[in-house]
Amino acid sequence: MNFQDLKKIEKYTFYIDLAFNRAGKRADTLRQRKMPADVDRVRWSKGIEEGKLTTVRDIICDRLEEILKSFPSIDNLDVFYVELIKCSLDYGQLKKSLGAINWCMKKVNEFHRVFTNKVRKAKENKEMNRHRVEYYGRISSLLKQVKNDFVYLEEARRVMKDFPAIKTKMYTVCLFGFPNVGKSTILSKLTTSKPEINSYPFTTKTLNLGYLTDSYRKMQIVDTPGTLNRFEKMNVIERQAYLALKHLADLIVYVFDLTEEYSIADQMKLFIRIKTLEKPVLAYITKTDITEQEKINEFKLKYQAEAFSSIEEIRNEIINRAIKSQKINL
Ligand SMILES: Nc1nc2c(ncn2[C@@H]2O[C@H](COP(=O)(O)OP(=O)(O)OP(=O)(O)O)[C@@H](O)[C@H]2O)c(=O)[nH]1
Ligand SMILES: [Mg+2]
Repeated sequence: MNFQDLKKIEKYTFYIDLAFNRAGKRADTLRQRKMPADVDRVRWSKGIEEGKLTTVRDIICDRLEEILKSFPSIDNLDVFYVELIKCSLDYGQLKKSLGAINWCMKKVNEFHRVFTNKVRKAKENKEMNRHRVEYYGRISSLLKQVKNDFVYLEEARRVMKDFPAIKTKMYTVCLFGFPNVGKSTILSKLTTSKPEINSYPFTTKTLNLGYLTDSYRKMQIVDTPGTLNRFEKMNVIERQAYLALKHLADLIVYVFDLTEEYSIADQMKLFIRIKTLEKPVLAYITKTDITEQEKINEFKLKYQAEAFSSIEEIRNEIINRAIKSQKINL
């Protein structure tokens, strides 16, 4: 799913100005045609007025439809994105605003029908003008009624365009763990992705994606923002990491850093918690080059006999798991 192509949503006045402007130009073009001898003046003017009304309708409805179509249908979205929208936006408001734009479109069509009929029935130019002025007024106030919905949809678009473009059907591995333990470094070693890596915590603020390929298949690796073991008061960034685990991961690689920026006991508590998600979890020890071997041995003995500590080993294990799963993208 890719949200980057969502179209920018303008202020309501933009659409009104555009429509009225185009209608004016359309009328100019119509006026420049030669009036046939057998057509009376009133009928000729009606054609011009109807042209204006229809141009206004067409321009507004085309633009509104474009907005509605560019937003993915929320009801058909993958659960990960629905949850992501729910934690980063006002989901109810988003649905309401999309509904309001849809309603507005229908009303524009309705007014077009009503006022086109009135213009057709008009007996003289003055009457036609009055109907056209009223139509313009109705259209303007209609768009004004949903002005806040245009504003909210633009706000939503700005948030959504930065959503990660996850391939929700592909075999997916999530790298998870405390801040600064080396998750992004692992992603950069497993894939060609170049995530930001820094010596301070909370470097990663959104999901970083990379793809691990062997000769036969492609696997998605998701590097998540570092998270503390505080599920009750997660911020939006931590929530994203958790959503990725819950909804995307076929396999979780939990990353331990035994140099103890965060205590091993705390990292272990989160590890145990992650296991309750009932998904396959592998443990990986980073920074073994700066960790005493004794500490690594002790950790493996005490907690986790099966902790990986080399990129080659974890890469092979991920590929093996992907092969065993049914979810393989050839
Ligand atoms: N010596 C050594 N340093 C490492 C290793 N892996 C990561 N680092 C360093 O640890 C720091 C944090 O690495 P990141 O990969 O940014 O860690 P992260 O878990 O993604 O951090 P957040 O995104 O903030 O949660 C960086 O300074 C890395 O260079 C390693 O195996 N050995
Ligand atoms: Mg990171």
